[in-house]
Amino acid sequence: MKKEIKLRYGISFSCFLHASLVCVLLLCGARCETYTVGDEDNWSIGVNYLAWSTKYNFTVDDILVFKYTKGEHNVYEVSEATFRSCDASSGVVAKYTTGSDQIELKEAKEYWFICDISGHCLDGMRFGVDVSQAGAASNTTASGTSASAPLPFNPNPNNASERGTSVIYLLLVLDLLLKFF
Ligand SMILES: [Cu+2]
Repeated sequence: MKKEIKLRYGISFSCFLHASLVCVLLLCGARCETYTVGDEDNWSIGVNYLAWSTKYNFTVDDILVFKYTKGEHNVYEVSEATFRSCDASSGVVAKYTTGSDQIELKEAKEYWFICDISGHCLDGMRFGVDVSQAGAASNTTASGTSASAPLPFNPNPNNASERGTSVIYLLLVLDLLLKFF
């Protein structure tokens, strides 16, 4: 009987934790930006993506959405050399083909994207984005520190993202502990 009560309590507490986790993750919605590549032109031939990519300052955790008719185009994340050569026989990091590809920019680094349908890359379906650490001043990637690993520590104590991350970790630890008791 006691065990049953404990079990029920455990399950409801677990639900509460998961609900909290979802809430915390939703807070990201106010902070992380989602960009549709090409804006209203989407991912297609005849758009200047190099110009598009300079319109925004991309930061870690932002999301790029590539919208296109499945089969007509695709999205390859590639090396800078492959971006320049448009030759995807090497230097491919990831391939996306769904027609609504969401790519999270998880690291502070340069990302390069091309379309690998014949001729499309050379016709302009390619661009790079320079993703900076959230909260960092934009266009400062020329400094020597950009080559090092991204700093996990955010010096601003009032930064919502750091607090959010701490709460997520706390909830995950609580959730794990719960599974053992
Ligand atoms: Cu294409």
